[in-house]
Amino acid sequence: MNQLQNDRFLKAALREPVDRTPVWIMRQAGRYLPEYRKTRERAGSFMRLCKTPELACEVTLQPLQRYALDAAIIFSDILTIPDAMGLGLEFVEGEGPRFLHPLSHEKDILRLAVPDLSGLSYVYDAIRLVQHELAGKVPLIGFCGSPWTLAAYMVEGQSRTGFPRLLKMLEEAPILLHSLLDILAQAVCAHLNAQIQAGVQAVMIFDTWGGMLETGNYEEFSLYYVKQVTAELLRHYNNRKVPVILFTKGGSRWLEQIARSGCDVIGVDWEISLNEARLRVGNGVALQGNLNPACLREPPEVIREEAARVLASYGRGSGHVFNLGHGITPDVPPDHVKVLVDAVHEFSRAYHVPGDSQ
Ligand code: 1CP
Repeated sequence: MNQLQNDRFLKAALREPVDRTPVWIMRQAGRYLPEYRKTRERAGSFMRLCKTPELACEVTLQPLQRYALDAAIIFSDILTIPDAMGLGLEFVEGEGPRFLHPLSHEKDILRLAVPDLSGLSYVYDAIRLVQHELAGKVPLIGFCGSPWTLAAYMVEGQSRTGFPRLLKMLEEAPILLHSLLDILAQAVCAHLNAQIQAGVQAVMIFDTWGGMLETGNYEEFSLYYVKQVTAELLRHYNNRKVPVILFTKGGSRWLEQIARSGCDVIGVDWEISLNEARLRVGNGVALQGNLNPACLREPPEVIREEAARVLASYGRGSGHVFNLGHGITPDVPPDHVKVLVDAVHEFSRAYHVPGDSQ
């Protein structure tokens, strides 16, 4: 593995001193970039793009060619695991993901097994290619959905407001749901560890739908399984610590519990300020976030002001990875992302003064 030229992101994730606050953007490779849309068209479909390592590598690197980002994230999708479990994933233009064989009956769940990782080898091949091309420029992040978030799509068959079939299963067949979540926790852990072995230097767990639960259910159906995953992850690899980021959209109520889940970094959405989040979690974990993605549609002066506001809210010292509070939306003008990334680097120096222990 190449020596890293820029390890600001890994250092901040582990709360080690840095010279500037690192920044990357959730969904940084995606539809707001014209070059992404071109490559996707060339691939013919979203799934073909994910499953062709050369193309996945190309789109992973596209945002790094435009912006001074401090990390890359492998281009893939959280729903590749259910696809490898035989549910048959397709993306309908304008509608989002859909499974050809959703989990409609109890027997569909009882039949499931942890997938053979050879069905996901295209992800590991893409990681190796990206690492070759990056040549140590910045670290590469691998990722997965949380067991709960994957179960949401698998039971529902697609994205649907409120996920009614999933919540019905939670009420009427909790034991069956637990058996699904148990298999998914094993699958998620195996897939993240295989990504680490293929070369990613950090991993992120997306619990996009954890926030729809009430507290007791969140702990029982989402956080419990995330803890199973973090307990089994390769936390050291190639003589380096591998930081784990956990992002629960709508999860600011549970920051204290999330801080004890075994993760190193908590992804924070824009429901609360970083100042409040930092006070609540103390020094045990780093924070990632939390600019409202809608801000990137505003004029450059507003973007700079908001970047300054988020940095000031976290305050002095390491332990902050700048990001949005959720994914970038397709309507963002690409130039606005440059304004944001450059502003974070420019304004954040003042928060990292050597010898200033905070
Ligand atoms: O048409 C297209 O080109 C598809 C758009 C797209 C993209 C660019 C999808 C479909 N997935 C992706 C890539 C992707 N997905 C990445 C790539 C790396 C990067 O960040 O640059 C990542 C990390 C994801 C993760 C993902 N997929 C999540 C968790 C993050 C989040 O935003 O909450 C979720 C929920 C998905 C499912 C999914 N895949 C795609 C869509 C449109 C969705 C969301 C469906 C919904 O609205 O429920």
